[in-house]
Amino acid sequence: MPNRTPAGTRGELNVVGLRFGIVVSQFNSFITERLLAGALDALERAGAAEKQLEIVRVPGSFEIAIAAKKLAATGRCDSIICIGCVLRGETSHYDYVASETARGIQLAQIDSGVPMIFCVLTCDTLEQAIDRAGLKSGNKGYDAGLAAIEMAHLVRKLTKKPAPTGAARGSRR
Ligand code: INI
Repeated sequence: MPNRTPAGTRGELNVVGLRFGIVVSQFNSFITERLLAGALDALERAGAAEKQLEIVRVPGSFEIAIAAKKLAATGRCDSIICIGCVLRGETSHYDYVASETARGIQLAQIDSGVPMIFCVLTCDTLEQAIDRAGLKSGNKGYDAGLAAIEMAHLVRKLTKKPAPTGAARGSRR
């Protein structure tokens, strides 16, 4: 048995030739703007220029999926980061918004084939959200930026048709 696990197929972390969409919810913008800053930090540190980025703002997390799906349909993005923050309130509203947002984004990426990075915080308290938007638990937007780069490459690789093999090219029936 080989003593090394095969590397498998994975996406690199360079941004040459890639374009990114970022859909940002304006609800709880105190948090989502910080997540956006984290995502931009990751993309820019990896070398992305402004012309490689397209930012779309939606009213709330519930609207992220439709905007992301439409953006994917333009063909302008290799991956799309979906940013939102859903905070639990006193009613069941949170549960509907949180689960439908996740479901909508998953459907949008599966339908479109464009990877969509789920950067929607679902927290019980504002403090938990702040911790994840640049405080104790890092910035989930930054992590989303890295995931967007990796997934853009990975989906390109997995989409590419293999080159014809020598045997198949030279063969006659
Ligand atoms: N949208 C959020 O992004 N986060 C929330 O916490 C939230 N809460 O709690 O209501 C929220 N609601 C708005 C929702 O996303 C839609 O914009 C609205 O229902 C209009 O469709």
